[in-house]
Amino acid sequence: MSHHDERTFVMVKPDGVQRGLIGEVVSRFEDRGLKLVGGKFMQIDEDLAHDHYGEHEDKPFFDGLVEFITSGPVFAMVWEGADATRQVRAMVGETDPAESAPGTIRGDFGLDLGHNVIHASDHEDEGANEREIDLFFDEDELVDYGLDTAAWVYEDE
Ligand code: IDP
Ligand code: MG
Repeated sequence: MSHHDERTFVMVKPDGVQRGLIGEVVSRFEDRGLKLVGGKFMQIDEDLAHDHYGEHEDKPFFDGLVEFITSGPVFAMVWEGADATRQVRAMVGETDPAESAPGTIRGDFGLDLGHNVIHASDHEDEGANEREIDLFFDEDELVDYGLDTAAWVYEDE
């Protein structure tokens, strides 16, 4: 079962929370067959924002990005499943909602690059998923359990 247990970090951003999209986002990952192993409704402070978006420190949009991500509550999650990081990114869409295909979360719910509803670990950034999970969750906040539907999602479960 080991290839079904990749974990990835996902977060509904302040715009998604304000627009009432937490349930919609959670539903999409549930419907896909992924397993929720952690969830936290929280406010990001400046330090966490800098740690999380450190790679963008030198970009012109960095200050605005930190201001936005700390401007209201977010819903942070950890989802588990086969190839989870890459599959979730595909469901999220492109960074710019205007370039995202309909059917993706950003393509269905966003129009503006700065308000793109959701964050998900980048599958092209090796180890980003584990790094971000560690940043937002303590080990005891992640729940190990069996999902009864797994036998129907995976042929070899
Ligand atoms: P990602 O969220 O698709 O991984 P990144 O390039 O890692 O995209 O950028 C992180 C976040 O910074 C984006 O989700 C978006 O909110 C914001 N961002 C990225 N590029 C720009 C930009 O050119 N202008 C304004 N905000 C940007
Ligand atoms: Mg990124």
